[in-house]
Amino acid sequence: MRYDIAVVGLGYIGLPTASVFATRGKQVYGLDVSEHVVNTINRGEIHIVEPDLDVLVQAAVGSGHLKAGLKPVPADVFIVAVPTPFHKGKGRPIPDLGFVESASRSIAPVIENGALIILESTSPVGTTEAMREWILEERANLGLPPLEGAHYVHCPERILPGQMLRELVENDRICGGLSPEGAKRAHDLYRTFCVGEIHLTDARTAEMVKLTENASRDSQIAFANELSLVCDRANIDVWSVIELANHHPRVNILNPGPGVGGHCIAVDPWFLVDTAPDCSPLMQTARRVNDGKPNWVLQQVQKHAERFTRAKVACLGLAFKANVDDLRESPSLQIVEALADLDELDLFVCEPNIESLPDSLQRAHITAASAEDAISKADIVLLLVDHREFGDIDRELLHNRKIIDTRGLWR
Ligand code: SAJ
Repeated sequence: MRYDIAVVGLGYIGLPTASVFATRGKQVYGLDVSEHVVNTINRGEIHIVEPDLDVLVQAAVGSGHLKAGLKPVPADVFIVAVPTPFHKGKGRPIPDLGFVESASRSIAPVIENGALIILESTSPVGTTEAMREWILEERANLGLPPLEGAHYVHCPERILPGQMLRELVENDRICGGLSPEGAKRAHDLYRTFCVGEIHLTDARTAEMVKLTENASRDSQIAFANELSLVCDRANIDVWSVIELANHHPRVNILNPGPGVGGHCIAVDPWFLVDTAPDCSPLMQTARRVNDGKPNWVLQQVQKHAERFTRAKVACLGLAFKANVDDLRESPSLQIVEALADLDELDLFVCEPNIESLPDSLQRAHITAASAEDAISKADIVLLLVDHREFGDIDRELLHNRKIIDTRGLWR
C-alpha cells in the first residue's frame, strides 16, 4: 500500500486531521509511539474525548482509508502533530522540542525525494527550519543521501477543543513554507477538506502568527483576571463592570475565571517569550497574573472557611474549561488539590464529564458527589467551571450558603 499521507502523532490534533483526510478519500497512515493508541484506532475506536470524533474515526478505519501503526512508512506527505510541552527553566518555562525532534528523526529514513513535510504542532519560531536540519542530519548519520525537491511547511492547527471537527473544516488556515512552492502544495492539500481561506506565508511568520493568537488571548484574559482582583478590593461586582464597559463600541473585555488552563493558552505565550525574553514583559506578566489566580481563589475559600470549625466545601468542576473532560493544566483541579492539601476542610467534588476523581483526589476527606448532593452538604459552594449542568441548577439550593462563583455563572 502506498500512502498519500502519514500523520505522525495521533492525539487531539493528529487523529481528527488524519480521519478527516481519510474520509475525503486519501490513503492515510497514522504513526504513533503508543501501542494502545494504535490498537484502539485500528479497531475504529478513539482514546480521546471530542464530540463526533468516534463516528469519523470509525468511518475512516471502516472504509480502509485510515490505518495506524508503530513503524514509519513512506508517504507523499508527512504531517507532524506531536506535543510541544515546556520544561521548567530558570525564571521562566523553556520550550521542549524533544517530541518534534524524535518524530523528525523517526521519519527521516522513509522520506523520499519530492516529499512534503508539514509541522502542525504549535512551535517556537525557527522550529520548521530545525525540523529540516534534524531530518537531514539523521539521514546523513544513516548514510542516506540528502533529499531532493522536499518541501517543509508550518501549518499550525487552530481548532477549539469541544468543536474541533467543525473548526477543522471551517477555520481559515495558514501555510508557511520554507519555500513558496511548499506553501502552495500544502494549500492544495488542505483544500481537500478546508472551506476557510488558506493564507500563504513563510514558515517563521506562520509560527509567530499561531503563538500570537494564543498570547493575545492570554493577555486579554489576564486583564480580566486582574480587574476581578481590583473590583473585589473595591467591593464592586466585576461582572457588572465588564458588562457595562463592553457597551463601548471599542471595548471587549473577556471573562475572569479561576485561572487559565489547557495545553495551549497556558503554554504557548512562553514559546513567544522565548524568542525575545527581554522584549516581552507584558506577555510574561500576563502569564504570571493568570497563573496567580488559582492562589487568590484558594485564599477566598480559606477566608470564608475560618468561620467554621471544619467547613464543608462543594467544589463544582475540575476541567480546564466548560463542557470538556480535559483536566490538563486545569486551574480548577489545581485549586481543589490545594484545598485538599490543607487537610482542614471536607470537600464534595463534582465533575460531570469524568467517571471517577483523579488519583490526586482519592483521599479520605474528599467525596465525589453530584452537584445537588455536594451543594446540599456544603457550607461554602465553590463554582470553578461553567459547565452546562451547573447553569441548570435550581437556585433555591444555593440559599444560605456562601457562594464563590469564579465564573460569574450564577449572577
Ligand atoms: N478563559 C477564561 N476567560 C475567557 C476565556 C477563556 O478564563 O474569557 C480560560 C478558559 O476557562 C480556559 C483557558 O482560558 O481555562 C483557555 O480556554 P480557551 O477556550 O480560550 O482556549 P483553548 O485553550 O481551548 O483553545 C485555544 C484557542 N485559541 C484561541 O482562541 C486564540 C484555539 O483556537 C486554539 O486552536 C487552541 O488554543 C490551540 O490548540 O492552540
